[in-house]
Amino acid sequence: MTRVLTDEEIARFRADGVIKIPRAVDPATAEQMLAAVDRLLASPASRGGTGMDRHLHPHDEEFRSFLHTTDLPAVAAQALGSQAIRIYFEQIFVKGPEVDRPFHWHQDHPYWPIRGAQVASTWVALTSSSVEASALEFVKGSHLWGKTFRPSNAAPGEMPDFDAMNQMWDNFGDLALSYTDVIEPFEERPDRFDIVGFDVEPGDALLFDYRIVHRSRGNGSPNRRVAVSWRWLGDDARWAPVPGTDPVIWTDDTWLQPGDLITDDDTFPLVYKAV
Ligand SMILES: O=C(O)CCC(=O)C(=O)O
Repeated sequence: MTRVLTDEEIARFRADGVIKIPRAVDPATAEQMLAAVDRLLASPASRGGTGMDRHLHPHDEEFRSFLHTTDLPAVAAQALGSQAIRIYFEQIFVKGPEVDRPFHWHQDHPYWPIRGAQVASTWVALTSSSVEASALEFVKGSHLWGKTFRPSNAAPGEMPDFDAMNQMWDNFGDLALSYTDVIEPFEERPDRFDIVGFDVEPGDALLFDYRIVHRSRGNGSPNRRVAVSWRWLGDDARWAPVPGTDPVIWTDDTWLQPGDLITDDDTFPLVYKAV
């Protein structure tokens, strides 16, 4: 492990729910990752880098290699205070130039059949991007609010299209309706909410708790924005398959029973263990 977080970075991750790790991935590897993304985007099965190109390591040797050739899992372990790290899935997010497709404020937590406090993502930028051109923004400290906000495909204040959500995957709209707290336009209340965004260069990583509220704006810039999110599970992560959560790994894929600590090495490979 060559990239080690400082005590200050760890404390900030735990208090704010997010940190930027400049050059978490070296330039040559970031270039290799970008080429791997382009290879996937060119395949007939690609969903266009919308976030639905995901769970790559089981089928893609190159993405499997990134789990072992980067420091990302070790850094996640340090930030989460976890002895071990497992991969849940990885996910490609591409926004072409002049593409007005914001990801509205959301938490990842309600989307996933996973519970626990030691769960985080590293979003690795593979192109340069500014916050105005869709690099991520976060509501600082929101991972500690003890709130789960309703997942929504609409802007804050607008009604979600629950039918469209049910078509995205089974019961997703119904799951969303089961949550009563709704996302607000947090950016309009700087007196109450502390919003932080990060401009990024290729290889920079944003490490964030899966409960933190985050978003990306549309990309009005003339440049493409490409990132990959790796989703990490720490020691206390438990299997919690509720209908409507992301089916990318579902009950048929694992022998785990609801409430079990995630210990299934085949479906959730171990990618880091403290020595
Ligand atoms: O890249 C984006 O625009 C969204 C990424 C995101 O929400 C995530 O990685 O959880």
